[in-house]
Amino acid sequence: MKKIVIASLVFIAASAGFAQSKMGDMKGMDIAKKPAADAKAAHEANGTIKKIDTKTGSVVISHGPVSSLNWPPMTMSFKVKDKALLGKLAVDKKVDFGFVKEGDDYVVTTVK
Ligand SMILES: [Cu+2]
Repeated sequence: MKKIVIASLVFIAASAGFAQSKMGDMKGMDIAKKPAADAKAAHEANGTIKKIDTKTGSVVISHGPVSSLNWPPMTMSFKVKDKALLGKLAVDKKVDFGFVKEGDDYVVTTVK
């Protein structure tokens, strides 16, 4: 009986060790995957259109806080994914918009 108990304990300890190393692996995977996930992540904000440049397809927006990026409210320039989006915009218009990071640019992909 005693032998069985000890064997069980050894098995449990081994399983726990295995589970822990597995979790360690998964954590490593999460860290490795994070940059790619962030690069594709879409962010949402609301703001007021300050300036529209139809030539470069960019727009200056005074936007509210962006929690997914830890951004405070600020005024900054965004590119637009599709110049057709500019048709939905007007200076002083308040918008809810979605954007992604592409290289060094923040690119507006949706406007509501
Ligand atoms: Cu900003």
